[in-house]
Amino acid sequence: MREKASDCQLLPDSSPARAFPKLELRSLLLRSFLLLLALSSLNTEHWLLNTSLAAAPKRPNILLIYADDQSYKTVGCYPESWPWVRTPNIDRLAAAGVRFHAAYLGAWCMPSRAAMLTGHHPHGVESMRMEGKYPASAYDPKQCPFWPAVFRQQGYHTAQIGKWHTGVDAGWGRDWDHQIVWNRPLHPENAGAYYERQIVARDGKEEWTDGYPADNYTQWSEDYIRGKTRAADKPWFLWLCYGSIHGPSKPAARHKGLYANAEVPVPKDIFPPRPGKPDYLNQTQAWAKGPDGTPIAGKSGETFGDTSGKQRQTFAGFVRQMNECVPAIDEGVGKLMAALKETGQLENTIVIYTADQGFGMGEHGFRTKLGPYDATYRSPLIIAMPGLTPAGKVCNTPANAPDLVATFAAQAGVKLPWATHGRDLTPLLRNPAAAWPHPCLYEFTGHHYGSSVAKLAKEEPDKAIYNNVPWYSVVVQDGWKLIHYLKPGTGDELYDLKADPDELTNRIAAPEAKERLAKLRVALKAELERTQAGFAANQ
Ligand SMILES: [Ca+2]
Repeated sequence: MREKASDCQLLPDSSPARAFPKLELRSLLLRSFLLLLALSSLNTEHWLLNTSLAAAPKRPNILLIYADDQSYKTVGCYPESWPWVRTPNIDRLAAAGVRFHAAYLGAWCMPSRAAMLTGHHPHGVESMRMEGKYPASAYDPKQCPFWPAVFRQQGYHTAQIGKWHTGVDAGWGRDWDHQIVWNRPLHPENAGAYYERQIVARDGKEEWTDGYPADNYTQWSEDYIRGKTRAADKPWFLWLCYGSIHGPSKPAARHKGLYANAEVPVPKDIFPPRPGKPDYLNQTQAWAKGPDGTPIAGKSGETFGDTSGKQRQTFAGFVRQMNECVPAIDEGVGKLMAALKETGQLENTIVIYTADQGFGMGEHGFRTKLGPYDATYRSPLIIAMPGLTPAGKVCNTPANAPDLVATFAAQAGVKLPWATHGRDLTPLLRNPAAAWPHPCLYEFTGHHYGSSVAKLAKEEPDKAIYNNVPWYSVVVQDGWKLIHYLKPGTGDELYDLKADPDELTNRIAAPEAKERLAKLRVALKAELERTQAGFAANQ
């Protein structure tokens, strides 16, 4: 080190810089020189910009916007949407990032949320259970920890706003620094109030809240983004859970009648027979022929939505009504994006738009979720962040909920103390056309979770059915889908999603698809083993 003695000769011994180690002194001098250079050639604004670029990358904020029961067909940037659907703000997000053709996050509200909170498929969510009056439910946070708590421990500020449907314990103070939650499991008496007065707990304190809930959730989220309800010095994660467009699907007053005259084509297989498809679809049939042959709701005159309760809803009316609930969310997306931009956070926030699951709107006779088909299960998924995602690209590789969790952890630099079932999607976010050798697994296990899934599948497989839909495990890969039912005798299904996106022709017995089927069976078995499902695909 003798040759560096000259460093110290530049300053007298009495200088405070004596206290600096030699390398720091050198760095200080260099920085002073660069500062003078910069000030002489740049204005202040550019200098600040250069400083921030030179700094270590900031950990991104994560804004997860999660709608309810929303088919991709209600989102305008999806080519399968009805041509009159208008979602300009969500479309703008897609134009700024990557739109996934398909996401398979969960079969219904509770398992989708359980998977999103743990990074596990339902068969790996130990202790989660339905208990008490629906939707009351419970779990043991020690057996079933939620990852936002880990984000908190590792420097993130976390928040959840809106609908909750995963145990009566909504995790405030453990998983969430800030929470304004409509806790349905805790208040079954208020659990149907999707569009009415809600009991919400604001940071643990309950209160009645008036107003249109989707608008409330947007406002509370905007407050959070703008810094009113969060720590200013931490990266943040906000899970915004809209209850829209879940039934009874009441549009905001300002949107009612928006699509009154919209033309609604009837899906090809809204009525049986459906040759080659499983018989249970006759039990889930939710549409009947009206006097003029057009579909009307239900086999026995059910009503839904904003009706007097006396008239049976038409299919077209149902589709219009569901769609009229979307603009409130779309406006919310616009407000939140504006808030990000105005507060200078747009460049450093990963924005995700998705829904807990899709919703059958006449396809295969459904007027609900639960089914294994794209129409019933598949969610919209858009992910955007400048510098991470290219603009306006489509990714044809499907994603599941554990994949999203693995991606969030990777992007945030947070190490989870347990292995998720997911795969970090970052390579696809950077290049949506990147090769992806992995199959996408998704499943339906009724109201069972954790090891109770394997127990029932092995010991009482005939009971592997819920709301008339048999349990299933599905893999999607290279544009093909294999549906394997865990209830014996149901009959499996195979679809070529590129040639037959409506899943009308079951090719399970097609000789030309034999190799494909064999490959998908191997993939399904491997995925179940990799995720320690405890049950095999050939039950
Ligand atoms: Ca749902």
